Amino acid sequence: MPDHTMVRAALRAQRIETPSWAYGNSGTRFKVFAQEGVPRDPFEKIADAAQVHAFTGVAPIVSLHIPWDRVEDYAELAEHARNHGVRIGAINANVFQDDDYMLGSVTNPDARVRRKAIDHLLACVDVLDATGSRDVKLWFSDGTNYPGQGDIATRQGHLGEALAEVYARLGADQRILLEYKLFEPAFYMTDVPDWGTAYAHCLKLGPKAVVCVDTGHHAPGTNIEFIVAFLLREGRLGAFDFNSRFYADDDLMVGAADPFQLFRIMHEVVRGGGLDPAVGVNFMLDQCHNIEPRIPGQIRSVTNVQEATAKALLVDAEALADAQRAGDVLGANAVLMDAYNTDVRPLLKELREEQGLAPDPVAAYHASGHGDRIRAERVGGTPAGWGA
Ligand code: PSV
Ligand code: MN
Repeated sequence: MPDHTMVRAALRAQRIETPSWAYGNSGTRFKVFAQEGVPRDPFEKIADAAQVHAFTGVAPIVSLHIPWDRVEDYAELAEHARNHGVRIGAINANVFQDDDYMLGSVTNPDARVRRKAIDHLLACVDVLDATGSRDVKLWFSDGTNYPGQGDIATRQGHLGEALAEVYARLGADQRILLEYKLFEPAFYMTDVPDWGTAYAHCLKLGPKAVVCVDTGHHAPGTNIEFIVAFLLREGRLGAFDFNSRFYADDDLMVGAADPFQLFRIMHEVVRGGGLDPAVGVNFMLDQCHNIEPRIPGQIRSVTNVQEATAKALLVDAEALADAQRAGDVLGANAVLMDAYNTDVRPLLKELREEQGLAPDPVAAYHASGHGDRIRAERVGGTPAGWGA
């Protein structure tokens, strides 16, 4: 049987990072439905993220996206975060929204554009220095729409050169998180389409380059937990970008579309020792809340990850290994399903109460009146938006 003291300790120690862009307006290419009380700048986004931590107790880190979160003084922003009881986490480089990047950023056929993109990535490492963050997250929208449009091998060469330059700039404790995505915005070929490509580039770069698994970035039916188990075993699972998908890169709340998949992923994380902070897996959310209120949406997402983690921790590893060794197909599957079918909400409520938190974080947030306060206070200015 799992050791309940260890299960509780692991849940207390888990940390989940929320994305600054989840707090601003977002939508689809068809419509952005603006909400009230939206942050007008990165300082207010951090204040919102601090609310998520205040009610969950496990989300004290906020990822930034540059230039969406550009400020004059990043050390001041980091100080502001500390004053709100949180800290700045991964710095996401954005080389996908400038006109120059129409044909790619680091793989662009034009050397001038490649230089510009690499300079931005290097500037993001400067931000790591200023905020004391460890991870720069690189996602490239680079790819082509039509066969023949670009030379795949040449573009891989450009990508490798860019990554090597960024890698060389990293400090001793800094890392590259290399994120992959099957398609979109490029529809024929993407330059980092899958975990294998990301992993191969990371291997070439060195130990400070690790893979970020965005759960929305796979073909339907992909066995994401296999990828997680493989990368963890090889010491190259750097991070998750958690979200849910029904169809493509839907960016819905993690655990909403397929809580069983999230459990299977977390089972591999637990099995592979990935909950140990020393292993360095960064559990991030990468989501947009297009129609639901954002702070409670983030709170719900955090608790969804906690629930999946709790269930994964409840897997009777010994019984599972015994059944697997004995070739007991049904028995092994039953061990896993028993854990998945456990209602862990009472346990999580208890843990929250032990920490002086309300047992139901979403209800407590609504009762706090914070939503009404920001709606009343944040009048005027330009609401932050995905891409602004
Ligand atoms: C790309 O779809 C992505 O997952 C990358 O992580 C970006 O930085 C992020 O979404 C922006 O929302
Ligand atoms: Mn992502």
